[in-house]
Formats: sequence, C-alpha cells, structure tokens
Amino acid sequence: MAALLLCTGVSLLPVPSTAAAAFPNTVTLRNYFKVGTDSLTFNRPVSVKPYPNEDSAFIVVQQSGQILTVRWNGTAWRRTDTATVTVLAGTSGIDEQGLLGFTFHPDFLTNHKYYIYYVGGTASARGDIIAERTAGSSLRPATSDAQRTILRISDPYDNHNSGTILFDQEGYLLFGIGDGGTTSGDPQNRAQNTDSLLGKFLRFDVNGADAFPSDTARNYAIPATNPFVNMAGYKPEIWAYGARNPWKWTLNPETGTVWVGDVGQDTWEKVTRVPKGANLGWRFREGPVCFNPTTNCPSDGILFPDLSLRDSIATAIIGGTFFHAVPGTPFAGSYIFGDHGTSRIWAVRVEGDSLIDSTLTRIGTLNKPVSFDRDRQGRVLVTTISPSVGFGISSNVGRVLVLESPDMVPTALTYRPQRSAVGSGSFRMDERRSHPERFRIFGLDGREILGTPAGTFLVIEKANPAHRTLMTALW
Ligand SMILES: [Ca+2]
Repeated sequence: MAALLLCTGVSLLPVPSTAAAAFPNTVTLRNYFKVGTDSLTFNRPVSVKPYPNEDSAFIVVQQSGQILTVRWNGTAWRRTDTATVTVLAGTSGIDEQGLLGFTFHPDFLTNHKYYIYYVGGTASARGDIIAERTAGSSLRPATSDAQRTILRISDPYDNHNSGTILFDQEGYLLFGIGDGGTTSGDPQNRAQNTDSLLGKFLRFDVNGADAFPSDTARNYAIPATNPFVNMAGYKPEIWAYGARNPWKWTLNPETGTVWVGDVGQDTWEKVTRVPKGANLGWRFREGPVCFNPTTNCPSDGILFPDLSLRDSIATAIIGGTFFHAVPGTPFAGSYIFGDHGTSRIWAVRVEGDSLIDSTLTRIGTLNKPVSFDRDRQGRVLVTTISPSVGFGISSNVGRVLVLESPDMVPTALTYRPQRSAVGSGSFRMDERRSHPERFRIFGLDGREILGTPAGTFLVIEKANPAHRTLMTALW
C-alpha cells in the first residue's frame, strides 16, 4: 500500500556532499516571540507547537492549564485565543503536575482533533489523563471544545509524570509516563512491572473503536503491531518499559524511533533511542550502573543508554529534538537537547538511529530549559522558565527562545502518518513508483536514493529542479 506524504516547504538550497565533523560554536539564543528588546512572557510554558497550517501561529502550553494561541498579526506577536484545561481538584500547579502535553491530530485540519495530557488531584483521586478535544470550525482550541477521556491512570505520587504525547509515523498516539514517583527509587518497582502502565511508553489507536467498553478509563483500540499484544503478563498498550521519568522525548523523523531524555535518580541522566519492545532498565539500572539491586543487577535484555551523563554536568535532562538541517551543512545530523538543572544545551551527531559521535558540543546556556520544539521552518525552539531553583520550578515566568546560527540551516519538514487523507498541496510518493523518471530522491546525507524506501528525503522534480521538498515517506 502506498502512503502519501505531505510536502510542505520548498528548499532552494543545493545538496552538499559532505558533512562537517564537529559542530561550530556559533549558536546564539534570541527571543522568538519578540516584543521590543524582550519577549512575550508566559506562565510556566512547557511546550510550544506550530499550528499545522500556518507558519506564524503556535500553541503555547502553560502548565497551569492554559492553551494559548500566539500569532504574528503582521506587525506584532499576539495571543489571539485561549482554551483552559481544568486540571483536577487538588492539583498543586507546581513542580510536575498540571497541563503537561499537547499534540494536534495528524488530520487536525479535517477532523479538528487535538490531544492534551494533564496530571493532578490528590491521594486516591490523583490521575494522569489523556483527553481528546475537538475544536470548532475556527480551528482554534477553545474552552468550550468537546472533550473525551482517552486514558486515565491512577497515580500513587505527584511526580514523575512525563510530559509528552505524540502521534507516531503509523498514526498511533504514543505516550511516555514515569514510574509513578515518590522521593526515590520506584519503591513499588512499577517500571519493570509489565502489568502496570507506569514507567512505560504506551501506544494507542485513538481512531479505532473502544476496545474496553466496560472500562471508562481506557477508551481506545490496541494497535495490532504493539510489541506485547496477547502476551500474558503484559499490558497490551506497552510500547517499551523500564522508564523512570521520560519528561521529554521526540521521534527521529528519519526513522520514526523514539529518542528520550529519561530523568535519572541521583547520578546519571540518560538519552536513549527506544525501539519497539525495549526495556530501558529502571529500576534495575540507573543508566550504565546497577541501582536496585546495587550489585549483580540484570543486564540481559536491557537497552543501555546511548548517552549517560554524570550529575556533575546534568541533573534533570530535557530530551531534545532533531534539527532538520539542509544535508551537508554543519548541523546536519544533530540531536539537540539540554539539562534543566545545569542549564546547558548540547548537540550530538546522529546518523540514522546511531549516535556516531558521543562528544557533547555545548552550544548554549539557558536558565532553565524546559522543552525543545521546532517551528515549521525547522528552527529549534526552547521554552524556559527562569529563574529556577533545584528540580522544582520556583518562578512562573517563562519565554520561548530560538537557536540561531549561520551554521544552522533548517529545512521545513512535516510528516503525515499513513492514514492521512490527501489534502491540498500533498504529494503522493507512489508517483515515484509509477513515474520513476519524474523524481530524484536524496537522503539527508546527500546521497541519491534509488527505489522507494521509507524515511526522510529531499525530493527533486527533474523537470523543475528548483522544486525541492523535504518529506518523509512511509510505504
Ligand atoms: Ca472504555
């Protein structure tokens, strides 16, 4: 079956042939929603997402429950709309609870659906909730939007809630959640308990019929390709397990694989590529070392981190984003992430799903990064809440900044999951099969690709070579 892909953005830049070995130290941070010499400020912004159909409109998620729309009106940035998520009674609104995640449905422009993740309540009423909302015809979230619960998990403690929900390249909703929390050590060993939904990556089909009609807390279907479907002792929602607190994670747009910054206990912060079915090892291990038990802990079947950072340089890792560079430019193949505790931002070089150089290039210092996102042009946006003290966030004032450098040459990229409908301006990759003479396809490393593999490519129409589009193909 052929998949279709949306092509957005046209790059007129040439396709260089080689990539630089190291990242130049040329990156600066500037206010993105600039107002004079300062910026629009936000109340504890935890994520910023571009609208799927506009270059200059964004959702800014405030932890206290507001979904803001920020738009450029031609002369200035303005908040043009606000929806409020009523977080659960008893929510402290500080530290790790509140409104934490937001994502548009891949077909938002036609079905108007978006998804929120929020955490709150106290004691036995504490819950982690993913909900689906349907915006009105204005295609702007509003407080009045209809809402239905997708998932509700009872949560024993108020921390380790993660904060990311995303649709993957197969069109399923992916969710990472921490081990349930408490002060330390996952005391009930939930992350390794495959009969618990905590300490996991979970994957749902929110387009399918409710597979649990008698369960009001589970309102979705199970993707048949989930790794533990029909396995005794495993919840079928599980995509991967053994996570401690996967606060921020993203998908490698080239491969579709999860890359997570999993917040460590006391000693190690971790960046890990998470393939389907992986066991990240917590609480047996904290990154490269044994945690519980402290010696002779299991290692068979456990996925070790791609990067393990000692507490001397990182104390609360903020999983990052892949920078969509024009192939061959200095920041091609870079994964950019940071640390909330030490305020550092780094780049590492990645090829496909492999870390090809674990050397951390420190490209910035920002007090205090909270999330890494991208705009539709591929630029890296960082939300920050500062000043901050320790792991908790003591200030409410936050801003959105953008990483800029003459060496960071972004290309726009929007992928559309396989189930998406053909829309205006979309492009069918199966034309490559039926009309192979019409297109040339180049990988992100600049090499020409023959055949019709899945991945992210620069597509050039032979009859009109100036028409170049970066796109992701699924088959
Ligand atoms: Ca149900």
